[in-house]
Amino acid sequence: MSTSQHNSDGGPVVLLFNPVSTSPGKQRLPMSILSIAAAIDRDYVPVIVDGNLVEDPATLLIERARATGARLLGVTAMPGPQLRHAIAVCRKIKAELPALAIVWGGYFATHHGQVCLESGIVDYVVEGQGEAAFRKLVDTLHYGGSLADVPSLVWREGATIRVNPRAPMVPLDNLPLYPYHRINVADYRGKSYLGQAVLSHHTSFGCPFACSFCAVVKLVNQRWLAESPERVERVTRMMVDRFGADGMEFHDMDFFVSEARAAEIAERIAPLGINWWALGRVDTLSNYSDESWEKITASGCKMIFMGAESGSLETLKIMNKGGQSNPEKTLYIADRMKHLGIVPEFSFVMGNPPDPLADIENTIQFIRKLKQINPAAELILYIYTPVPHDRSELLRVAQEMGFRFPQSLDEWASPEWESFAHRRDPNTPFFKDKARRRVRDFEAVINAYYPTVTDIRLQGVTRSLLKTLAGWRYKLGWYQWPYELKALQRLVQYRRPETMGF
Ligand code: B12
Repeated sequence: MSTSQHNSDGGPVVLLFNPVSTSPGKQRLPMSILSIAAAIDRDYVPVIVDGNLVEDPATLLIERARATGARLLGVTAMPGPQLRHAIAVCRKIKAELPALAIVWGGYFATHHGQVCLESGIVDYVVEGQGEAAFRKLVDTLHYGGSLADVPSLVWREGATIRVNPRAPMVPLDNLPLYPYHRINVADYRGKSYLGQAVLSHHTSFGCPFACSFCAVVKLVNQRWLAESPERVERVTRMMVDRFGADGMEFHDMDFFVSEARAAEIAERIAPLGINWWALGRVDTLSNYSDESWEKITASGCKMIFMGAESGSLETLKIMNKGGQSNPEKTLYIADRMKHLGIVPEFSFVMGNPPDPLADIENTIQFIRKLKQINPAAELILYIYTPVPHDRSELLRVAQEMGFRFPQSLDEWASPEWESFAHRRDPNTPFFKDKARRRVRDFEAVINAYYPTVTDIRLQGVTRSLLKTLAGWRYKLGWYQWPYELKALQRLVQYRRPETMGF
């Protein structure tokens, strides 16, 4: 690699880093980093380092920075283990190369920009949709200009931390395709229920709703921008023809907002013969016509993830779930999907304040009803974990009860807050251990009684053993101390999508 600031294939090098986000062998395409790489790829040379693939990314990035004279390192981070890794790696790099500008973006940085800058290891934060703002920042740092003119930027002016107004959001079809030539796509092909070579894409950005528990709201402020069906077909075709995909995960926050778009995408990708998975809302999908469902099932849609959130209409209202959400629709869509041959995955947010235990009992009863209707339905049981939000009743009550976000990056990196990010054991002031145990015990019993159909490692005998062992507990509603089930689940490494990712 050249030692000059300019790289032989055109333009200055910009380093980009995706910290460890999953367990080895389960890595997903680093779409956050690819999207900002796309914005600079014509005039700069983005060098992408993925912590999921290399042993010691800090040393590698330091070497690359020295060899290329790169001035800037862009880093993405979601709360949890990825954040802890981002902090450790950036701290090491900052100590070695104080002049290398470190820019963070993505969910965590958007929510906690000030904390990032006060850490002394992050120089800039880009909030929200990143492409246009990142491009402007990279140009400004290389060729001059005022930081006050870089939209969506959080930066330091002397002792003051400034937050610039957000950039207008850019329609996705106006953005360049991800520069897949900057990575080895084969490293990201995974095996799952969908296929032997599963890849991913993000066909839209944002969500029009403002649910009180959701991290997406502050990122996009209720906007939803979608790729056209033509573009989705183009990318999916490339995944299949060029990169050998036989399955696709569409990781959009809400793939199904527009029925016409979803149906047209289905029609267009049907000839590719792949299986696919995406996320949607119960109320939107309940209104889909038979004609659209025919196209969607014929195109290989095998699973749809939906936030059911609660079995109580009252709680859905407090959650500001919006639209026409109600628990009856969840039961309806569970039944509909059974007949369509699509596995529904339902996530629930349990233990909501002010009375977490009552909330949990209510949702447990609802889930039992749901499983009776569609035993193949997958469950993801989260515990309410506050996120920064301007209009959240849940956050307000949580704060009244003593909740506060960490005030430093080091605090965020502690085991307690990492566990908070996994939304299983958040250790919030309103959430007592008794409630946590109730959720986990119920989860162990119901998952054993209805073992997931999508875990490709769970074979017939283990499946029946789990079901038999859990039978008496489930029938009697006796969930306490299910040690025998937890031990067996550990032994067969029961897949927990809520901590491992899908
Ligand atoms: C793919 C994904 C994963 C992958 C890993 C992705 C990776 N980077 O390797 C897997 C499945 C492993 C995963 C795991 C987890 N995830 Co995850 N994940 C997602 C998902 C579905 C898509 C993210 C994505 O790629 N989007 C596409 C890109 C283009 O969008 P983007 O990331 O927002 O990036 C844009 C901007 O944010 C910004 N940007 C992003 N990074 C950067 C960096 C710079 C320098 C700049 C300038 C800009 C910038 O610009 C980009 C383009 O506009 C999101 C939900 C969603 N749909 O967004 C959840 C999400 C980010 N995950 C989340 C969580 C909680 C987790 C887990 C902790 C648990 C879980 N599964 O729920 C685990 C643990 C991860 C860990 N080890 O730390 C939460 C975060 C919540 C929060 N409070 O912030 C989300 C929002 C899901 C949700 N709805 O709650 N995840």
